[in-house]
Amino acid sequence: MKVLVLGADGYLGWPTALHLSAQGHDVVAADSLIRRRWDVLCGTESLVRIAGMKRRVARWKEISGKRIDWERLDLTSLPDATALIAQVRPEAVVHFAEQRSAPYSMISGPHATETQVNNVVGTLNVLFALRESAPDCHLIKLGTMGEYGTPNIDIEEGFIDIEHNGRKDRLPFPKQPGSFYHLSKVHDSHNIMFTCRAWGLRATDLNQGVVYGSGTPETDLHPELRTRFDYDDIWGTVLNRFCAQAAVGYPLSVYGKGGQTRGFLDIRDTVRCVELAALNPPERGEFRVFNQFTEQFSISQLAERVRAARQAHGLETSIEHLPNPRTEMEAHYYNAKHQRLLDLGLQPHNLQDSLIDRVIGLVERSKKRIRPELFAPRVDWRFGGRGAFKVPAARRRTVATAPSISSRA
Ligand code: NAD
Ligand code: USQ
Repeated sequence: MKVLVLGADGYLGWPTALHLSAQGHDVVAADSLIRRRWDVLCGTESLVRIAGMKRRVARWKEISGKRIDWERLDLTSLPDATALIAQVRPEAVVHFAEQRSAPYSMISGPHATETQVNNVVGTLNVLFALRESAPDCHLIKLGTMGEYGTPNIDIEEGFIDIEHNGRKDRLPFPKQPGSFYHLSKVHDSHNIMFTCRAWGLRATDLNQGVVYGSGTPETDLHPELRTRFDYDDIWGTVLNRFCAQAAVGYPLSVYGKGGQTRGFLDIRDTVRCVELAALNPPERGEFRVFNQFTEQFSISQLAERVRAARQAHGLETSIEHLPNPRTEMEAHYYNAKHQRLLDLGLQPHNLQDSLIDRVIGLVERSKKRIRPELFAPRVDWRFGGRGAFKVPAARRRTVATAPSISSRA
């Protein structure tokens, strides 16, 4: 299958490009590299050194004998997105290429605007480009479980059957996203669903939970194939952060009561889920939604799992409940369905202490690069634009706010 991976320089995009290539698919990898710039602007940095894209694809060719074509482009440019799809003519597009941090989107007005323009315009451009040059192509779009929020009822996979005043319909599941980032994903979902209906495109919206883990069998083959590992307050996801904190003897930073419950999955399952979606495309005109996670945990349960994994080696870890910088429920009902990928054959890697050990081991090997000042949350949901977001001195640059979209077009 000819697959175009958008956002291929990222934490998930790069391992997915490698996995699909390893499985024998013909892969084109594209990215604007904006995330590397966002790191500079936030004073953050992947714990693991990551090679540039040219080096990565050259190393992959040398090790596997397989070719990944690399293209640098910004999806917010319609001419560039259109030219790319027209040139590649993919059978599937895997779209990871968005600003994906909830805290980043809550820093200030310009950050919220940048997030929504980047994500919504980028996805719209992909949709128009597909209609123009590859209407039969399957769009596999990374959405998020956070689109649903935390309703007091079971969460279905995308749609819910409703009976109202004696009439029945199957309607999109209600959305209650918790940040301007999560809202951007809801806007994308609506736009994609509309274009499936209006233009007959075919799409899978992968409502993915929080990902953890440091790599996949392919990224482990060589240091230059590694993917990024974020542990800071802006980009680090919660379990990866806890592992980093445990590795250097810092308390685990549970926000508020810790009863917040989310769906989680191992990065090795992310790449497999994408492949399963690609191998089993929907019909023309169909918009389908898969809830992409394997287990649900509360944040306190995760902290306890990390503490227990350390205890097994005779090491003590403390857990600190910080004032919650986010506006979110800290104790709530949560039961989200996640059957459709299992039906397609997903065999989950459930969270094991060995995985926690492995991630902590990776952090320990890069201990010198850890900057503990990046553990503390800097973005408060209640004070966007007026809060005390600071770039740590060591990485400070002249620009502390988001660049405008036009300045990087
Ligand atoms: P990431 O920030 O590591 O990678 C995203 C990549 O997209 C970056 O390399 C960035 O340069 C690129 N990009 C952003 N905007 C672009 C644009 N306009 N044009 C071209 N490239 C652009 O993020 P990730 O963790 O790999 O996440 C990938 C996708 O998966 C995102 O859409 C995210 O919302 C979704 N997701 C991630 C997680 C998670 O836990 N990491 C969970 C659920 C969903
Ligand atoms: N949390 C803590 N302590 C921390 C960090 C986070 O208690 O040190 C809590 C947060 O308050 C939140 C939960 O852990 O309740 C998850 O936070 P997170 O930062 O791990 O994840 P989130 O901001 O939701 O975003 C991440 C990815 C995003 C993806 C989303 C999936 O960055 O791209 O869409 O996970 S989901 O959460 O299902 O929407």
